[in-house]
Amino acid sequence: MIKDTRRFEPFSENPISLIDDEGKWTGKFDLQLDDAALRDFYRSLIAARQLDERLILLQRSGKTSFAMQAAGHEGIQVAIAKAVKPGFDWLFPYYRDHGLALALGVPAVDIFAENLATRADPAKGRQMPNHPGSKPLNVFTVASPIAAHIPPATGAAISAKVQNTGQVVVASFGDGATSEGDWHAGVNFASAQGAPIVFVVENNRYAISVDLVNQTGSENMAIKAKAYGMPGYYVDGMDVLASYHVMLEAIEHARSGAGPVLVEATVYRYGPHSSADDDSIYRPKEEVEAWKRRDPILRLQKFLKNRGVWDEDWEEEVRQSVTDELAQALAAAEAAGPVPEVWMFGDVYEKQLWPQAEQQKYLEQELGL
Ligand SMILES: Cc1ncc(C[n+]2csc(CCOP(=O)(O)OP(=O)(O)O)c2C)c(N)n1
Repeated sequence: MIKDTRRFEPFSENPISLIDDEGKWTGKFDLQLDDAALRDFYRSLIAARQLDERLILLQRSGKTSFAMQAAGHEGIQVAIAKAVKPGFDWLFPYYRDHGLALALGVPAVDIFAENLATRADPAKGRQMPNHPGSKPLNVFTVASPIAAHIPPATGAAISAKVQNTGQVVVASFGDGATSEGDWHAGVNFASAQGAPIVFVVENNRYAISVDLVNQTGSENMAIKAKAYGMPGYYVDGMDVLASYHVMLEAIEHARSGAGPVLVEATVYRYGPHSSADDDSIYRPKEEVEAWKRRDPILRLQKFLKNRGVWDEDWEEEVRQSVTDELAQALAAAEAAGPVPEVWMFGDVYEKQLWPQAEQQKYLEQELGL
């Protein structure tokens, strides 16, 4: 018999929230995070936001080809990172999750190097920008085809179950991903197999220009869990403390052997879908402004202020130290220099076959190497 330690009701009518707009605690239990932990959450939110801004600047200054903005998503992303066991559990993130990667502990230099395709990139320059991953931290490298990472995430969770490792998998994705066949196949199979996995929808209400009404006939995303036979939590993804506690509960459920969970986190992306999109064509400015007033950083800041653990000097100190850290990481990533073209012929097969060897030779001749 599995002990029921739930704090939250699955399938709630409204998103679960623990901090109201005034920064007041509304939870029905006492917060068990001390001031240092709360400040750490706040710093992670700031770091995620600044990283996002940096990546956009890199694209705007022509140093990278592409950027996917994540401002507005930080609440749920930081919550996921703080709720898992880093380096033990597995993460299957998507392209907007660089804030999650950073909060988990993926070094900023790795993230910048991946975006810039420099020699410091653990992926050796073979990924698109905004596709982080980490071998030491069990972060599956981001897959560009929407929802393509869901079946492998389920596979990893089934493997953890079969081998009885105690690991949990967390797979995150956007609302658009829930319309994909891969998503259904992965979620369905996870439930049928009782796999220890938490599926997290970062529901920002748009899949590029397709809005939620045109995405699904469902009342919300969390309710889809009912048909798959798993709990579905509906949480305010811009409330980092609510997101964190819901993630803790979902992960505990999965780790206890009770099977998968679906979490829908309501968020909003403040910017366009990507650096190749103009969002003013499909959504009103007022809508963007209204969501910005629910900003996860602002919400936690008000909460910290109410608890007396925030002041302007500390804010400035945190922002400056994050800025310095990111600047140093970016400088190190750039200093590594660009990935040599011939690296593309490596790692194709265990031992290089003659076609690759020949092509590499031609390229080297062409480049005068
Ligand atoms: C299988 C597939 N179809 C289409 C695309 C093009 N595409 C890239 S991002 C995207 C929108 C996905 O939206 P959503 O899952 O809601 O995530 P969001 O970008 O809103 O965070 C689309 C359609 C793709 N990458 N893969």
